[in-house]
Amino acid sequence: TQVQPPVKEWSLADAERGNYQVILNLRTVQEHLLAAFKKFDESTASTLMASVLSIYTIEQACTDLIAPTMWQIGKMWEVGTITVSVEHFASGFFRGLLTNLLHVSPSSNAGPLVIVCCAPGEAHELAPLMLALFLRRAGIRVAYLGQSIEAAGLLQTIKQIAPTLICVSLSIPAYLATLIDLARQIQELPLPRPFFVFGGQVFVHYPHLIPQVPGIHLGGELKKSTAQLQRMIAERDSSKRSK
Ligand code: B12
Repeated sequence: TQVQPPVKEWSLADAERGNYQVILNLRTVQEHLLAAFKKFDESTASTLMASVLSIYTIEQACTDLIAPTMWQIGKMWEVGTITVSVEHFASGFFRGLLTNLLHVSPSSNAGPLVIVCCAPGEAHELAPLMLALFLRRAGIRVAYLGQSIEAAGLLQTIKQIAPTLICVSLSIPAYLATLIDLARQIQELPLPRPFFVFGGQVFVHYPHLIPQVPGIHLGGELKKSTAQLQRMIAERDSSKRSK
């Protein structure tokens, strides 16, 4: 009978040596990523993410690793166990990774267009970047417009290119008024205007604010939101074709 080799404990030294012959547990990877970020060690962080992406899907890596790692960093930043420099380093690292993944994912020039961006004033862009990436990987045409969208410019763009959907992210309650203002201006556009979809941390912590925004709120896992958005696009597309 063959004796199974013992499962090797995965150490940071393995990752630093670029040893991929290990079993990747995302909780362990999160700890090692945090250790790498604390040392501003980009090369180990990149090795860790390359290993993860060779085993897990991009959606799993975002949902089960990147988001929880950033939430943990937020907690550590709040209680002062890491500096703001570490937080900036980590968010810059993931922003770069997600941007690269977005640009190497095959994109289409045809079909209904979805615009994804942050609310006016809003700088937290990892979640909308993930959403843009998930949508693109689901075969949807996406334009990602980044942090703090300028409302007047966005309205002009909507008139020019007639997107089917606008997805806006909000993390900071201070920008709720600007989000409501933008949503109202979009709802006042002549038909056919795009669906206005919004989400983000503000509505997780303060769900009573959801009815104040004239639009469709999506919460929960991004993978589920992506499927809901796909259905909305398909319905609008088929009703357009039947006219
Ligand atoms: C990284 C970070 C930053 C970075 C952002 C860099 C970047 N390029 O994105 C920088 C340094 C810019 C930053 C700045 C600030 N930040 Co900050 N930041 C964070 C941190 C640590 C992580 C954010 C993140 O990426 N999370 C991971 C993403 C993937 O998850 P998520 O945002 O929770 O989104 C999930 C859902 O809500 C959903 N979702 C989000 N948007 C949308 C949209 C749609 C359409 C859908 C369907 C779903 C969806 O998808 C995600 C997955 O489930 C958080 C801590 C935390 N708990 O998140 C603080 C945090 C959000 N920041 C905070 C604060 C206070 C600030 C500053 C005001 C600090 C300051 N004094 O300057 C500024 C504000 C800047 C601004 N104008 O917006 C507070 C907010 C508290 C509050 N309620 O007001 C937090 C919670 C930190 C804390 N614990 O105090 N920050």
